[in-house]
Amino acid sequence: MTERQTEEFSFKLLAEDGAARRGEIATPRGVIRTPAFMPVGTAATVKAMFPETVEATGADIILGNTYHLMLRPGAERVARLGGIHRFMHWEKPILTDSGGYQVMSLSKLRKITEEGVAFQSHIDGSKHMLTPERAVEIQCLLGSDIQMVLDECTPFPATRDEAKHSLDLSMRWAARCKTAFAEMAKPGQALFGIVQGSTYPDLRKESADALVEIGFPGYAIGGLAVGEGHETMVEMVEITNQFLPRDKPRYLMGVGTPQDLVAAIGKGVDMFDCVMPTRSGRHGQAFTWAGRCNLRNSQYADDDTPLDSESACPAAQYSRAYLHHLMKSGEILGAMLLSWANVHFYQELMARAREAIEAGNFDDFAKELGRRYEATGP
Ligand code: PRF
Repeated sequence: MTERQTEEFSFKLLAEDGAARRGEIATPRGVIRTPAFMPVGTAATVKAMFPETVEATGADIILGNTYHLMLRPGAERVARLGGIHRFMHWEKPILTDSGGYQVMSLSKLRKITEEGVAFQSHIDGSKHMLTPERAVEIQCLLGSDIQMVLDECTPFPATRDEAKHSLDLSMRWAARCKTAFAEMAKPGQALFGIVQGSTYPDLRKESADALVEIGFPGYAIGGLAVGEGHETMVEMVEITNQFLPRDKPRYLMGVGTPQDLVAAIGKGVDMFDCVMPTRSGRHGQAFTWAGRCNLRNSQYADDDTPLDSESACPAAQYSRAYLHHLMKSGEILGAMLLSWANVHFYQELMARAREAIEAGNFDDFAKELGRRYEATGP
């Protein structure tokens, strides 16, 4: 890996194959090779994994959540303790989501106004207010390297009017976030805009145009993987990317399965995050180069073969029979090994995608991955 020393945030395209892109994001905390998958470390931990292990899987960056960290342990406390990197022993880049999406999916009572979103904590019912300015302030207190604007993830399905109303609010919030960021952020930190617009192509364009007008060093595609299905999601990604600048990174939020990732890379996406490898792992679901398998299934009780003979991950060398036993017994090690093997698989998937783009055979790679996964589900 090339370690470019930099004080600034920058993105460089290294190769293109069709719409697929291979690039590098440089930050003061290190280089992010793209396409990149960011393991989710919601509460300052990638669940059931040591930070050293996450790093050893090949992850250049992880994701943290404003919503969870502001409630517990609190952004001001993290700042007093030296920032999120020091707090959790992860020195590489961290991207933080802004909280809007998590408020909507997790908190009990919440009310959106022009000012922001008022909500009650899902932990203790305490009352909070997240405004665009506070979302940026929290992300600055945490010390995150890539911050996200506060947005409303438009629920699906939405009428055109609902989607338009929601995206207009998100665009006004995006502008307020940029102003707050200019006042509070340190050099080298970046703030990304988030495109909304539900499944309406003209609204996706409107949202992308509005964000480009405000101007961000990177753009996320939000409001997808919310029930619209794989085909529509890929179509919306393709449409949205047409309106985003070629020389800035594009991040598809909360996606997805190996096939979702490969399809989106094929449409020009550079970054992803998803709980899938860790959450599925804790529930016994493994992603391997031979497809998916659920280790709780009794068919593995006497299976002495390694979880994934094609994977270089130490966790994937344990036998399917042993992993089956751990999962059936509710042993913590089962969740740990499967989270590790899955995060490693996702990183290998990105590494192979990057190689395929460089070699100019990304289409073949995508087809082969599809073949491997078609028998076992996405
Ligand atoms: N907005 C934000 N975070 C997100 C999303 C979004 O639309 C999604 C959509 N799947 C995941 N995470 N801020």
